[in-house]
Amino acid sequence: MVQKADKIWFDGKLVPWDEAQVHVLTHTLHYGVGVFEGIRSYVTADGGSAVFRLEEHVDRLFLSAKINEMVIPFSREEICAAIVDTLVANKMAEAYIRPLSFIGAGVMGVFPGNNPIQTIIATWPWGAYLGAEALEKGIRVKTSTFTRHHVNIMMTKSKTCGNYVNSVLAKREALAEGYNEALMLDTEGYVSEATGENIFLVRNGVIKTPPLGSILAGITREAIMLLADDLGYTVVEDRFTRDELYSADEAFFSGTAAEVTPIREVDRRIIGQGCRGPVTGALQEAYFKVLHGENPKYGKWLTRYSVSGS
Ligand code: PPE
Repeated sequence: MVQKADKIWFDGKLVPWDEAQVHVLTHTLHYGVGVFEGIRSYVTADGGSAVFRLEEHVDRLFLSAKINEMVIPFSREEICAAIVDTLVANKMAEAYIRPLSFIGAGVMGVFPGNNPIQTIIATWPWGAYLGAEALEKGIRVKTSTFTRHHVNIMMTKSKTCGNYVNSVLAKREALAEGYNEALMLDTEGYVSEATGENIFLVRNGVIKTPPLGSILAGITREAIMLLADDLGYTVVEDRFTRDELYSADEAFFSGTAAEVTPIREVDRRIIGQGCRGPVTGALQEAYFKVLHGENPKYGKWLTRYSVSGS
Protein backbone atom coordinates (compact mmCIF):
# COMPACT_ATOMS: atom_id res chain seq x y z
CA MET A 1 0.00 0.00 0.00
CA VAL A 2 1.18 3.46 -0.78
CA GLN A 3 2.03 5.31 2.41
CA LYS A 4 -0.46 8.08 3.14
CA ALA A 5 0.72 11.65 3.45
CA ASP A 6 -1.25 14.45 5.11
CA LYS A 7 -2.27 16.33 2.01
CA ILE A 8 -2.86 16.11 -1.69
CA TRP A 9 -2.92 19.24 -3.83
CA PHE A 10 -6.19 19.24 -5.74
CA ASP A 11 -7.08 22.00 -8.21
CA GLY A 12 -5.35 24.72 -6.27
CA LYS A 13 -5.98 23.59 -2.70
CA LEU A 14 -4.21 21.28 -0.29
CA VAL A 15 -6.87 18.83 0.85
CA PRO A 16 -6.63 15.96 3.37
CA TRP A 17 -5.37 12.76 1.69
CA ASP A 18 -8.67 10.88 2.19
CA GLU A 19 -10.73 13.72 0.74
CA ALA A 20 -8.92 13.81 -2.60
CA GLN A 21 -11.73 12.05 -4.48
CA VAL A 22 -13.33 12.15 -7.91
CA HIS A 23 -16.67 11.16 -9.41
CA VAL A 24 -16.98 7.71 -11.01
CA LEU A 25 -17.92 9.35 -14.31
CA THR A 26 -14.54 11.08 -14.48
CA HIS A 27 -13.83 10.91 -18.23
CA THR A 28 -10.21 9.76 -17.82
CA LEU A 29 -11.33 6.79 -15.75
CA HIS A 30 -13.29 5.55 -18.77
CA TYR A 31 -11.15 6.54 -21.74
CA GLY A 32 -7.59 6.96 -20.40
CA VAL A 33 -6.83 10.48 -21.64
CA GLY A 34 -4.92 11.91 -18.72
CA VAL A 35 -1.30 12.97 -18.34
CA PHE A 36 1.07 12.53 -15.48
CA GLU A 37 4.62 12.92 -14.27
CA GLY A 38 6.95 11.06 -11.95
CA ILE A 39 9.41 13.27 -10.10
CA ARG A 40 11.68 12.65 -7.14
CA SER A 41 13.12 14.81 -4.40
CA TYR A 42 16.16 13.91 -2.34
CA VAL A 43 17.94 14.99 0.81
CA THR A 44 21.03 16.97 -0.16
CA ALA A 45 24.52 16.88 1.32
CA ASP A 46 23.96 20.22 3.10
CA GLY A 47 21.02 18.77 5.05
CA GLY A 48 18.30 20.38 2.92
CA SER A 49 16.14 18.85 0.21
CA ALA A 50 15.86 19.31 -3.52
CA VAL A 51 13.51 18.32 -6.32
CA PHE A 52 15.40 16.93 -9.31
CA ARG A 53 14.72 18.70 -12.63
CA LEU A 54 11.36 20.08 -11.50
CA GLU A 55 10.97 22.49 -14.40
CA GLU A 56 11.77 19.85 -17.01
CA HIS A 57 9.16 17.51 -15.54
CA VAL A 58 6.53 20.23 -15.38
CA ASP A 59 7.37 21.26 -18.96
CA ARG A 60 6.85 17.65 -20.03
CA LEU A 61 3.50 17.56 -18.18
CA PHE A 62 2.36 20.57 -20.21
CA LEU A 63 3.73 19.03 -23.41
CA SER A 64 1.82 15.82 -22.71
CA ALA A 65 -1.31 17.91 -22.12
CA LYS A 66 -0.80 19.79 -25.38
CA ILE A 67 -0.35 16.58 -27.35
CA ASN A 68 -3.65 15.35 -25.89
CA GLU A 69 -5.44 18.68 -26.46
CA MET A 70 -5.92 19.27 -22.76
CA VAL A 71 -5.57 22.77 -21.35
CA ILE A 72 -4.34 22.73 -17.76
CA PRO A 73 -5.88 25.80 -16.08
CA PHE A 74 -2.71 26.62 -14.16
CA SER A 75 0.62 28.04 -15.28
CA ARG A 76 3.87 26.04 -15.18
CA GLU A 77 5.05 28.31 -12.37
CA GLU A 78 1.90 27.60 -10.36
CA ILE A 79 2.36 23.84 -10.74
CA CYS A 80 6.06 24.06 -9.77
CA ALA A 81 5.15 26.11 -6.68
CA ALA A 82 2.31 23.70 -5.85
CA ILE A 83 4.71 20.74 -5.94
CA VAL A 84 7.03 22.41 -3.45
CA ASP A 85 4.06 23.46 -1.28
CA THR A 86 2.84 19.85 -1.22
CA LEU A 87 6.25 18.52 -0.18
CA VAL A 88 6.50 21.10 2.59
CA ALA A 89 2.91 20.51 3.78
CA ASN A 90 3.65 16.78 3.94
CA LYS A 91 7.01 17.40 5.65
CA MET A 92 8.71 15.13 3.15
CA ALA A 93 12.45 15.65 2.89
CA GLU A 94 12.55 12.92 0.21
CA ALA A 95 9.60 11.84 -1.89
CA TYR A 96 8.23 10.54 -5.12
CA ILE A 97 5.96 13.18 -6.61
CA ARG A 98 3.01 12.39 -8.87
CA PRO A 99 1.27 15.26 -10.67
CA LEU A 100 -1.70 14.10 -12.74
CA SER A 101 -4.03 16.11 -14.97
CA PHE A 102 -7.21 14.42 -16.05
CA ILE A 103 -10.51 15.08 -17.77
CA GLY A 104 -13.22 15.33 -15.15
CA ALA A 105 -16.89 14.39 -15.20
CA GLY A 106 -19.43 16.12 -17.40
CA VAL A 107 -20.42 14.60 -20.72
CA MET A 108 -19.87 10.92 -21.44
CA GLY A 109 -18.77 9.43 -24.72
CA VAL A 110 -15.44 9.51 -26.48
CA PHE A 111 -15.68 13.23 -27.23
CA PRO A 112 -14.83 14.89 -23.92
CA GLY A 113 -16.60 18.15 -24.71
CA ASN A 114 -15.82 20.86 -22.22
CA ASN A 115 -15.36 18.59 -19.23
CA PRO A 116 -13.08 20.27 -16.70
CA ILE A 117 -9.35 19.54 -16.71
CA GLN A 118 -8.49 18.69 -13.13
CA THR A 119 -5.04 18.39 -11.57
CA ILE A 120 -3.72 16.66 -8.48
CA ILE A 121 -0.27 16.42 -6.93
CA ALA A 122 0.42 13.54 -4.56
CA THR A 123 3.67 12.72 -2.77
CA TRP A 124 4.73 9.53 -1.05
CA PRO A 125 7.93 7.81 0.04
CA TRP A 126 9.20 5.41 -2.63
CA GLY A 127 12.38 3.41 -2.13
CA ALA A 128 14.26 1.54 -4.85
CA TYR A 129 11.69 0.97 -7.64
CA LEU A 130 12.91 -2.50 -8.58
CA GLY A 131 13.78 -3.71 -5.10
CA ALA A 132 16.46 -2.89 -2.58
CA GLU A 133 19.11 -5.15 -4.12
CA ALA A 134 18.46 -4.08 -7.70
CA LEU A 135 20.62 -0.97 -7.69
CA GLU A 136 23.63 -2.95 -6.55
CA LYS A 137 23.19 -6.41 -8.03
CA GLY A 138 21.11 -5.73 -11.12
CA ILE A 139 17.87 -7.26 -12.34
CA ARG A 140 16.58 -10.00 -14.60
CA VAL A 141 14.69 -8.88 -17.67
CA LYS A 142 12.46 -10.63 -20.18
CA THR A 143 11.61 -9.52 -23.69
CA SER A 144 7.88 -8.98 -23.64
CA THR A 145 5.37 -10.68 -25.90
CA PHE A 146 3.73 -7.22 -26.00
CA THR A 147 5.08 -4.75 -28.56
CA ARG A 148 5.73 -1.12 -27.59
CA HIS A 149 3.38 1.45 -29.06
CA HIS A 150 3.46 2.32 -32.72
CA VAL A 151 4.15 6.06 -32.93
CA ASN A 152 0.90 6.67 -34.76
CA ILE A 153 -1.28 4.65 -32.38
CA MET A 154 -0.33 6.16 -29.04
CA MET A 155 1.52 9.43 -28.69
CA THR A 156 4.74 8.16 -27.20
CA LYS A 157 6.23 11.58 -26.40
CA SER A 158 3.34 12.11 -24.03
CA LYS A 159 3.13 10.50 -20.63
CA THR A 160 -0.51 9.61 -21.21
CA CYS A 161 -2.31 7.43 -18.65
CA GLY A 162 -3.70 5.13 -21.34
CA ASN A 163 -0.22 4.43 -22.73
CA TYR A 164 0.44 2.48 -19.56
CA VAL A 165 -2.06 -0.28 -20.32
CA ASN A 166 0.69 -1.70 -22.53
CA SER A 167 3.17 -1.32 -19.65
CA VAL A 168 0.90 -3.02 -17.11
CA LEU A 169 0.31 -5.98 -19.44
CA ALA A 170 4.04 -6.40 -20.03
CA LYS A 171 5.00 -5.92 -16.39
CA ARG A 172 2.47 -8.47 -15.15
CA GLU A 173 3.70 -11.00 -17.70
CA ALA A 174 7.37 -10.50 -16.75
CA LEU A 175 6.72 -10.73 -13.01
CA ALA A 176 4.50 -13.80 -13.39
CA GLU A 177 7.39 -15.50 -15.17
CA GLY A 178 9.84 -14.69 -12.40
CA TYR A 179 11.58 -11.68 -13.98
CA ASN A 180 11.91 -8.20 -12.52
CA GLU A 181 11.08 -6.13 -15.61
CA ALA A 182 9.88 -6.42 -19.20
CA LEU A 183 11.86 -5.23 -22.19
CA MET A 184 9.66 -3.90 -24.97
CA LEU A 185 10.53 -4.05 -28.66
CA ASP A 186 9.17 -1.48 -31.11
CA THR A 187 6.88 -2.35 -34.01
CA GLU A 188 9.92 -3.04 -36.20
CA GLY A 189 11.46 -5.37 -33.63
CA TYR A 190 14.19 -3.08 -32.30
CA VAL A 191 14.72 -2.52 -28.59
CA SER A 192 12.56 0.36 -27.40
CA GLU A 193 12.26 0.80 -23.62
CA ALA A 194 10.90 -0.96 -20.55
CA THR A 195 7.49 -0.53 -18.92
CA GLY A 196 8.67 2.60 -17.07
CA GLU A 197 12.35 3.03 -17.93
CA ASN A 198 14.68 3.85 -20.80
CA ILE A 199 17.48 1.43 -21.66
CA PHE A 200 21.20 1.74 -22.31
CA LEU A 201 23.83 -0.83 -23.28
CA VAL A 202 27.61 -0.65 -23.09
CA ARG A 203 29.81 -2.50 -25.56
CA ASN A 204 33.54 -2.04 -26.06
CA GLY A 205 33.44 1.14 -24.00
CA VAL A 206 30.70 2.76 -26.12
CA ILE A 207 27.30 3.54 -24.59
CA LYS A 208 24.25 3.12 -26.79
CA THR A 209 20.60 4.04 -26.26
CA PRO A 210 17.65 3.89 -28.66
CA PRO A 211 16.81 7.19 -30.42
CA LEU A 212 13.66 9.16 -29.63
CA GLY A 213 11.28 7.15 -31.80
CA SER A 214 8.73 5.11 -29.90
CA ILE A 215 10.22 5.88 -26.49
CA LEU A 216 9.47 8.43 -23.83
CA ALA A 217 12.08 11.21 -23.86
CA GLY A 218 13.34 10.34 -20.41
CA ILE A 219 14.65 13.17 -18.29
CA THR A 220 16.96 10.71 -16.54
CA ARG A 221 18.06 9.40 -19.96
CA GLU A 222 19.14 12.89 -20.95
CA ALA A 223 20.94 13.42 -17.62
CA ILE A 224 22.79 10.12 -18.04
CA MET A 225 23.89 11.07 -21.54
CA LEU A 226 25.34 14.35 -20.26
CA LEU A 227 27.03 12.69 -17.28
CA ALA A 228 28.49 9.98 -19.53
CA ASP A 229 29.92 12.69 -21.74
CA ASP A 230 31.43 14.42 -18.69
CA LEU A 231 33.08 11.11 -17.74
CA GLY A 232 34.61 10.86 -21.21
CA TYR A 233 32.44 8.07 -22.63
CA THR A 234 31.10 8.07 -26.16
CA VAL A 235 27.30 7.91 -26.22
CA VAL A 236 25.39 7.12 -29.38
CA GLU A 237 21.65 7.18 -29.99
CA ASP A 238 21.08 4.31 -32.35
CA ARG A 239 18.67 1.46 -32.83
CA PHE A 240 19.78 -1.94 -31.60
CA THR A 241 18.38 -5.44 -31.65
CA ARG A 242 17.79 -7.83 -28.79
CA ASP A 243 20.78 -9.93 -29.84
CA GLU A 244 23.01 -6.87 -29.65
CA LEU A 245 21.73 -6.46 -26.11
CA TYR A 246 22.52 -10.13 -25.38
CA SER A 247 26.09 -9.39 -26.57
CA ALA A 248 26.55 -6.26 -24.43
CA ASP A 249 29.23 -5.95 -21.75
CA GLU A 250 26.77 -4.05 -19.56
CA ALA A 251 23.20 -2.80 -19.70
CA PHE A 252 21.05 -0.66 -17.44
CA PHE A 253 17.69 1.06 -17.16
CA SER A 254 17.20 4.73 -16.38
CA GLY A 255 14.16 6.50 -14.99
CA THR A 256 12.98 8.74 -12.21
CA ALA A 257 11.60 5.82 -10.22
CA ALA A 258 14.25 3.25 -11.30
CA GLU A 259 17.15 5.76 -11.15
CA VAL A 260 20.07 3.79 -12.69
CA THR A 261 19.32 0.08 -12.37
CA PRO A 262 21.82 -2.44 -13.75
CA ILE A 263 20.52 -5.34 -15.88
CA ARG A 264 22.28 -8.60 -15.14
CA GLU A 265 20.28 -10.97 -17.32
CA VAL A 266 18.08 -10.74 -20.42
CA ASP A 267 16.02 -13.75 -21.57
CA ARG A 268 18.27 -16.12 -19.57
CA ARG A 269 21.46 -14.70 -21.16
CA ILE A 270 23.89 -13.31 -18.59
CA ILE A 271 24.93 -9.77 -19.46
CA GLY A 272 28.68 -9.24 -19.06
CA GLN A 273 29.79 -10.61 -15.70
CA GLY A 274 26.20 -10.90 -14.46
CA CYS A 275 26.56 -8.01 -12.06
CA ARG A 276 26.75 -4.21 -12.10
CA GLY A 277 29.49 -3.32 -14.58
CA PRO A 278 32.08 -0.58 -14.13
CA VAL A 279 30.52 1.94 -16.55
CA THR A 280 27.08 1.43 -15.01
CA GLY A 281 28.63 1.84 -11.57
CA ALA A 282 30.38 5.07 -12.54
CA LEU A 283 27.20 6.53 -14.05
CA GLN A 284 25.12 5.48 -11.08
CA GLU A 285 27.57 7.18 -8.74
CA ALA A 286 27.66 10.33 -10.84
CA TYR A 287 23.86 10.41 -11.01
CA PHE A 288 23.43 10.01 -7.25
CA LYS A 289 25.99 12.77 -6.65
CA VAL A 290 23.92 15.14 -8.75
CA LEU A 291 20.67 14.17 -6.99
CA HIS A 292 22.23 14.80 -3.61
CA GLY A 293 23.68 18.18 -4.58
CA GLU A 294 27.29 17.01 -4.74
CA ASN A 295 28.05 18.14 -8.29
CA PRO A 296 27.98 21.96 -8.57
CA LYS A 297 27.84 21.79 -12.37
CA TYR A 298 24.28 20.50 -12.11
CA GLY A 299 23.12 22.61 -9.17
CA LYS A 300 20.79 24.23 -11.72
CA TRP A 301 18.84 20.95 -11.87
CA LEU A 302 17.88 21.16 -8.20
CA THR A 303 14.95 23.10 -6.77
CA ARG A 304 15.77 23.43 -3.12
CA TYR A 305 13.25 23.36 -0.31
CA SER A 306 13.23 22.76 3.41
CA VAL A 307 10.83 20.86 5.64
CA SER A 308 12.43 21.96 8.89
CA GLY A 309 10.79 25.38 8.79
CA SER A 310 14.17 27.13 8.78
N1 PPE B 1 9.90 5.32 -20.32
C1 PPE B 1 8.70 5.15 -19.72
C2 PPE B 1 7.66 4.38 -20.43
C3 PPE B 1 8.47 5.71 -18.47
O1 PPE B 1 7.27 5.55 -17.89
C4 PPE B 1 9.50 6.41 -17.80
C5 PPE B 1 9.28 6.99 -16.43
C6 PPE B 1 10.75 6.56 -18.47
C7 PPE B 1 10.90 6.01 -19.71
C8 PPE B 1 11.87 7.36 -17.88
O2 PPE B 1 11.56 8.73 -17.88
P1 PPE B 1 12.18 9.74 -16.82
O3 PPE B 1 11.55 9.44 -15.50
O4 PPE B 1 11.84 11.07 -17.36
O5 PPE B 1 13.66 9.49 -16.81
N2 PPE B 1 8.41 6.23 -15.60
C9 PPE B 1 7.84 6.85 -14.42
C10 PPE B 1 6.67 6.03 -13.88
C11 PPE B 1 6.99 4.74 -13.19
C12 PPE B 1 5.75 4.13 -12.56
O6 PPE B 1 5.78 2.91 -12.26
O7 PPE B 1 4.75 4.83 -12.32
C13 PPE B 1 8.89 7.18 -13.37
O8 PPE B 1 10.01 6.67 -13.43
O9 PPE B 1 8.57 7.98 -12.50
